[in-house]
Amino acid sequence: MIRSSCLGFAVCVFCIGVIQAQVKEAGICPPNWKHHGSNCYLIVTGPMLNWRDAVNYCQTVSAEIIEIETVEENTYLKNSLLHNHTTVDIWVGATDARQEGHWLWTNSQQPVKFTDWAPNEPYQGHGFECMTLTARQGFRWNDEDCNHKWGYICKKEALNEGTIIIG
Ligand SMILES: [Ca+2]
Ligand SMILES: [Ca+2]
Repeated sequence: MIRSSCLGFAVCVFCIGVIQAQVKEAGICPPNWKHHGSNCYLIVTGPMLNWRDAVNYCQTVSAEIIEIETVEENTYLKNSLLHNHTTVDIWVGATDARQEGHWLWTNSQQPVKFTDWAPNEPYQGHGFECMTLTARQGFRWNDEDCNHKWGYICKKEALNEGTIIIG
């Protein structure tokens, strides 16, 4: 009797552990958003918008235009766009509008730390104050005229509402 209840308890703890792991792995993203790490990503390739409208659109879906925080995330995004056979450039949330050549992530106002500029970028200087991932260079980074219309990526944290908390 004691042995079987111990076994039952062990199985129960094991099951909850598995459920937790699965929820954490899956996260919760809205339909059509991609889940990666602890975040959800919405890649929009049409209708295309200028940079400011893309920033505003992301806020309407309770997200922010993407800030690329790590090299790993940058690689994930490039691979996703290549995998999707994306043919348009993609706005991200960096700008040097405040000070030419001094790139900031617009939401956090943090300086861009690591970089992945395409060859000979950024080179257009004044009038080219917004960053794209450029299709013609495998989605490496490019300075672009903010008024141009391109695709964009919104990002928000994945929810883990289903997580079972023990103790
Ligand atoms: Ca510039
Ligand atoms: Ca450029």
